[in-house]
Amino acid sequence: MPEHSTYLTSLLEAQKDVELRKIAQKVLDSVRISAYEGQLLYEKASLGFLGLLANYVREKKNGDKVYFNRNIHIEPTNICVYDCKFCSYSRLLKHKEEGWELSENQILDKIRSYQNEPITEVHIVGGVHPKMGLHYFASLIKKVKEIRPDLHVKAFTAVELDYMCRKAKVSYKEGLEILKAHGQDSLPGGGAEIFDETIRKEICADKCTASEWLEIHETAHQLGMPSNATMLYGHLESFAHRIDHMERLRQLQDKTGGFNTFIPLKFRNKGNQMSHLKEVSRIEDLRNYAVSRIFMDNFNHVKAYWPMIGRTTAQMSLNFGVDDVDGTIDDTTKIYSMAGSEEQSPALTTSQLVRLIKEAGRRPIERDTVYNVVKDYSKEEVDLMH
Ligand code: V47
Ligand code: SF4
Repeated sequence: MPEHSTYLTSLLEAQKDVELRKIAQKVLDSVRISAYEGQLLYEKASLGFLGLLANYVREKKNGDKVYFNRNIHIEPTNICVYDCKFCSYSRLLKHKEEGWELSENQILDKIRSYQNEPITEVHIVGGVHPKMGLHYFASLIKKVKEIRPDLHVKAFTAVELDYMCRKAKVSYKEGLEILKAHGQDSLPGGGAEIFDETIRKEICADKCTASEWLEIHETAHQLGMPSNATMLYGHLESFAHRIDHMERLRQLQDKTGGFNTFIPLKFRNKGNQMSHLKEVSRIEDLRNYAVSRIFMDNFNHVKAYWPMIGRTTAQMSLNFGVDDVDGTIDDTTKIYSMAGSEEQSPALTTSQLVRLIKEAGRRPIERDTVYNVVKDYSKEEVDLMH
């Protein structure tokens, strides 16, 4: 744990602004900051101040550990009934020929191809296909588990779940119970975007609402299925909208404790209906990670998803509150390469990930989906010069 007084001295000596000094004092005393104070951090705090404070929280919670896992992503289809303006990846059914639909066998073959690989998680997320419903996916998950009973299945965003439950005419609870009984272990954090109703209407009008997203995650937590939470930032939203989004998540986490990780997702502007918007700067990315870390006091982990943010920013974020960089991925996701990420074929070997973390002066820890330690790589030899 960081030395409280060293942090206190450097933070308070450098900070002339009375309001920011008060916020720093609260954080160092482990007192929750308010929405107003969160907003002040976005508006007034320097990058250095935010980094120092976020790093204090990060080291108090996670020391110098950086978590990653060995996972693969399966995207069954990019055909989607929705038409979110920021999405570069989906194709409407009427443009089916431009999209892909993996058959059940193709998906299972993919799992079989990792039979002898020490992956611990499969992440299954895709477009909302009108013909791939609850019972199809329940049976798919059961077959995945028959091939690899040890794999943790993290699957389906709340947007996909909302659609499949409605179509199957079951409640969220019934739908999730069916999926759980067939082997689904947890939910990823996608589909949250920005909860503010006005912005949500602008960027993704027709998919599940903010309260439906929150209800699905709350129900999953009640059934013992943990989940993640994301926030899409850097488009039309204001700082107040980001704080409102995080505040709603913080409240749900107080109630259920079911979230593992908070994942800020930077809007990438290639090939979508919002391409006219400029992407925010790398400085803004780091500031946002830091405010998230400081504000989300009841989340144990903040993740920089490297295929989206790029590996260099991911490395830098490790000094701005981030303690998780997701996983090896193995070139199995297209969602960000199609939206203009610098990572065009996202795959890192375990030793590349270990090196990336060590270069940033941190301790690489392989985890499973729920943060049990699989292996501590801090003693592995890595040549940092080449
Ligand atoms: O909900 C889509 C985002 C999300 C763009 O839980 C975009 O571990 C930026 O949620 N620019 C899906 N973002 C991916 C997701 C996820 C990814 C990795 C790990 C986890 C986890 C969850 O991707 C969508 C949307 O917010 N997205 N298009 C874009 N142009
Ligand atoms: Fe469909 Fe998801 Fe893309 Fe929206 S973000 S269009 S729900 S695939």
